This record gives sequence, C-alpha cells and structure tokens, in this order.
Amino acid sequence: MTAAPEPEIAGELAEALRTARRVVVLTGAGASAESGIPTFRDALTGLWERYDPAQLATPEAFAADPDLVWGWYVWRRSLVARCRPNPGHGAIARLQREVGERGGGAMVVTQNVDDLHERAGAQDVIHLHGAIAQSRCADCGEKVREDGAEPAGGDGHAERAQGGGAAQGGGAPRDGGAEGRRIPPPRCAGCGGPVRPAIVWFGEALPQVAWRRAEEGAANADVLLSVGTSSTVYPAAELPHIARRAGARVVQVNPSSTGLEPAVHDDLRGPAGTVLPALVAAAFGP
Ligand code: BJW
Ligand code: ZN
Repeated sequence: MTAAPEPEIAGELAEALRTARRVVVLTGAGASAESGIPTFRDALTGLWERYDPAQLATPEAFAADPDLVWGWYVWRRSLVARCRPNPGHGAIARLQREVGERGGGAMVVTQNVDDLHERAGAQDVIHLHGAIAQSRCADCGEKVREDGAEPAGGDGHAERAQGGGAAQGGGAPRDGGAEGRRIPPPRCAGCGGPVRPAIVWFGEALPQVAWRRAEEGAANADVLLSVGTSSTVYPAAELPHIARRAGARVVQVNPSSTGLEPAVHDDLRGPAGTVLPALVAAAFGP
C-alpha cells in the first residue's frame, strides 16, 4: 500500500497564516469524522439507518417520540466517550498555541457537540450548538449534571430525576451504548418534565454569548478556516461570509465540495486529519 500523498500547501498561504494576528477556526462534523463520529449526512447504523439525523435533532422530534430521540443521544454520547481526538484536532490546538505565542489569538468555534477539541488541548472552545455530555429539563430548564448530582447553585431537584435514571442524563450510559434502542428519558424530579440533551436543535436559538463572540471573532479575523462543515446550517454558516466581507482570507478544508466555495480563497481538498497538520507545519514548522 502506498502512503497518501502529502497535501500541497502554497507558500503564500503558509505565510498568511504565520503572520496572521487573529485567526478563527470554524469546525463541523467532518473535523471529528476521522475520530469515528459520523457526520450528519453519513448513513448511520442499526435503527438510525431509517432516520435522517437532522430530523432527530429537533424539539418536534423529541416531543413526538422522546424515547427514540433520547435513545439516539445515549448512543451518540457513548460513542463520543469512546472516541479520541484525531491529528486534525491536534493541529488546531497547535495552531492556537503558535498564534498565541506570537502575540495574536486563534479562536476555535465549533458546531460539534463533542469535546474532542478540548481533549486535544484547545483552549476556550466556543460551542455554538451546545455539549452532548450535558442535559437539562425540557420543561423547566433545570441543568442535570453529568453524574446526575445536584447542579452548582441549583435547588437540586434534577438530582432526583426518575425514569431512565439521572446517571443517564449525562455522560456515557451504564450499558456502554444503546445503538438502535429506544430509551425513555429520565424525568425531572422538580417538575416531572423529560430530561433532554443540552444542545441546540433546529429552530432553537444559539447560546447568545457564544454566538456574539463568534460573530465578533469572524468580523475581526485575518484568516478564517472552515473545517469539515457542509456550511448549510445557519447562523454558523454565515461566519465565513462575515469574515470575508470584513477582509479576511477564507480557507476551506474538506474532502468534498460545499456551497461555501464562492467565498473561499483557498480550497484545500482532503480530510482534516491530513490537511490541517500539513497546513500548520507549513506555517510554523514540523
Ligand atoms: C470532512 C471529513 C474529513 C467528511 N475532514 N471534512 C437562514 C436560512 C435558512 C434557514 C435558516 C436560516 N437561519 C436559520 C435557519 C434555520 C436553521 C437552518 O440553518 N436550517 C438549514 C438546514 C437551512 N437553523 C436553526 O434552526 C438554528 N437556530 C436558529 O437559527 O434560531 C433562530 C432563533 C432565534 C431566536 C429564537 C429562536 C430561534 C439552530 C441550528 C441548530 C443545529 N443543530 C444541529 C444538531 C446539534 C446537536 C447534535 O449534534 O445532535 O447541529 S443539526 C446539525 O447540523 C448539527 C451540526 O452542528 C450542524 C452542521 O452540520 P455540519 O457540522 O456541517 O455537518 P454535515 O454532516 O452537514 O457536514 C459534514 C461535512 O464534513 C461535509 O461537508 C463533509 O464533506 C465533510 N467531511 N469527512 C474534513 N475527514
Ligand atoms: Zn423540570
């Protein structure tokens, strides 16, 4: 078997990245694909083959069939817990460090609900669509901590969540995975409402502070990297355009074509786990 060819990075792009003061890295599901987390458009296994993931990520789907949606998230949580950051995550963390050491700043903005950027060493990651490891009551909003214990400053009623068990309200489920299973969500002991993942579904507002910071970062960026996203979900998909209008160089890293191309200066076709380490090495050395 021959090794994959090294992606070619233009010297002039490497120079632009090396001298950039403000960098924004916007990531999507493709950034975690090589870690084993399926993207939203990939075919899923088991029960989920019959469902469009985007159709499960809505408040309407949860209201209509909470057991189906909760089961999907329990499965995804256990999958995320078992996955490890890939070289693309590592390169982003290194990029952030290198830009910081030169007196600038690199902001990592992700649409992903996993924590692989953090586990690779990235700092202050902005999660536009929430975090899969966290849960809250769908009715009263009470946070449920990962271990099901009382949330800091809360009155603790979610701690006594019933049904699927508060322990399933957070991290990896007790059974280590629930592929293809319907699971009733735990109930909030305070109000009896169903517990849901603390993530942003279609039609729901993004966390305000996170969105404002991302928007401001894009508007002030010298370089914006759009990594592993189909650029179809708004308002996140607006960020590269905000950056471009403000004069930033926009770089896309993706093995496939996306609708973002007209706004892109550098279209680096390939998987993030190969292209990003090459790009960061070209800019800052091996
Ligand atoms: C690789 C790779 C490798 C593969 N390396 N790459 C304007 C116009 C039209 C509609 C709207 C609009 N503004 C808002 C809307 C509505 C809606 C929307 O955008 N709809 C569109 C589908 C048209 N947006 C919303 O509803 C948002 N909320 C909102 O706007 O609120 C307004 C409001 C204000 C005030 C009060 C109330 C409301 C919320 C959007 C939330 C999205 N949520 C999800 C689920 C998160 C939880 C979970 O994970 O379960 O977020 S949906 C899903 O899509 C998920 C993702 O983060 C998001 C983006 O997907 P992503 O990351 O791009 O993944 P894919 O699968 O699409 O693409 C993967 C890419 O990777 C591909 O390109 C591959 O080629 C590539 N790839 N391997 C690099 N190795
Ligand atoms: Zn409640």
